[in-house]
This record gives sequence, C-alpha cells and structure tokens, in this order.
Amino acid sequence: MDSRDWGTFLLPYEQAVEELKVKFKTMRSELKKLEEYSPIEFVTGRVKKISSILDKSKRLQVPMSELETGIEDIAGIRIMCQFVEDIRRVAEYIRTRKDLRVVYEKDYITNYKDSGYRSFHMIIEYPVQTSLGQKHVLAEIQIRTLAMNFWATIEHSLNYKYKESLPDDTRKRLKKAAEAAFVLDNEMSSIRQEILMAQKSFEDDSNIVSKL
Ligand code: 0O2
Repeated sequence: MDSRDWGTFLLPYEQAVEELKVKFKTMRSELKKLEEYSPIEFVTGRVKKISSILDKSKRLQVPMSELETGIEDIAGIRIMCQFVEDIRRVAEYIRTRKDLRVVYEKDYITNYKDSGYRSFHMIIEYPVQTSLGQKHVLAEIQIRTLAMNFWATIEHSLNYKYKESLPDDTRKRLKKAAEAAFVLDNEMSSIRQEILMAQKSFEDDSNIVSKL
C-alpha cells in the first residue's frame, strides 16, 4: 500500500475513534449529572501507527488483504477509571449499548500478562457511515484504573525505547511496580468502601433521629 492507500484505508478507523471518544465522553458527563459520580475518569483514543500495524501483521502473520479482520486494535479507545470496581460497571454499560456489538472480551485484570500488564479489553464491531455507505470496523476498548494506566504508559514507553534490550533486572522491577499498582488499587477501593459505609450509617442515624 502506498501512502494514499493507507490514508483511505485508515479513514473509517479515524472516524470510529472520533465518534467513540465523543460517545464515551458524553457518557461520562451524563453519569456525573445523574449519579454525581462517574465511573469514567477520562477517555483517550488513537489510530494505530502504520509501522505498528505492519509489525503486528508480521508477528501474527496476517496478510495485507486481511488487515481489517486480522488486526483488531487499529482503532483504539482507552477509558480510565478511578476504582477497580468501576471497570466492571463501564464494561456493563458498553455491553448494553445498541450502537456497537461486543465481539469478545479479554480480562487481563484477572489473568494479568507476564509483563505485569493489567487492563480489561473489549473488541467491538462499530458501524461507521461513510460516503460509500456503511462500513463495520473492529475497535479495541481498553478499560483500566489510573494506576494501571500509569504503569502501562511508562512500561510501554520504556519498551518502545529499549525494544527487546530491556535488562532482566529492569523487567523484574517493572513487574514489582505492577504489583505495587495492584496493591494501591486495592487499598484505594477499601478506603472508598469504608467511606461509603460510614456515609450510609450516618444517613441511617439521621433518618432515625428525624423520626423521633
Ligand atoms: P499501540 O498503542 O498500538 O502502540 P499483543 O499485541 O500480542 O501483545 P494481544 O494479546 O493481542 O497483545 O493483546 P491486545 O488486546 O491486542 O492488546 C494489545 C494492546 O494492549 C497493546 O497495543 C497495548 O496497548 C496493550 N498491552 C498489551 N500488553 C501490554 C503490556 O505488556 N504492556 C503495555 N504497556 N501495554 C500492553 P500496542 O500494539 O502495544 O500499542
């Protein structure tokens, strides 16, 4: 493919990313208004770089004619949450949406990767309206906490910079850092649970007082 062909090929993916970002950002403000708390902290999106598409197609042995079905994360959306429990809630909202179809899910939170990577991935099929008619594209939605995102962003940039040459010791320390992020997420969740319970018992007490 020359650069003009790549431009045409990537257009529906760019459209999908832009539309999905708007939709999830809207979901964030809607939930904030309705429930005064949104499980979505912020949303980002990107179209995979051509060099990364080529690397992945080589690694997975996907022929150029089958990129649309063989590479599932050309369009990527990332949803960041404050707490681990929020991830399940966001995934459930996505499953009930009528404007996309969930193809399958990868739970890298329960089954975290060897690198230490944690996130919940959903592969979706999303219809975009183009001048040539409707086109279904695959997209990957990654849902993760702020701590998981902090770890993944730094690990990704170190891996990108050092490629395969990351020293073993650094890899080990990155794994340890992933554990620390996991502990941090659990601690934040339990602090939150305690606050919620304290608020509930305070509300219950004031209800009793007002009935006296
Ligand atoms: P980008 O954004 O294109 O530069 P694989 O691609 O084989 O490693 P698999 O099992 O096919 O992974 O996973 P999937 O669901 O396609 O996820 C790939 C994406 O998940 C990656 O995209 C990262 O965004 C993220 N990811 C997966 N494993 C790791 C990891 O160990 N560390 C970090 N930091 N991110 C990971 P690209 O292609 O790397 O990124």
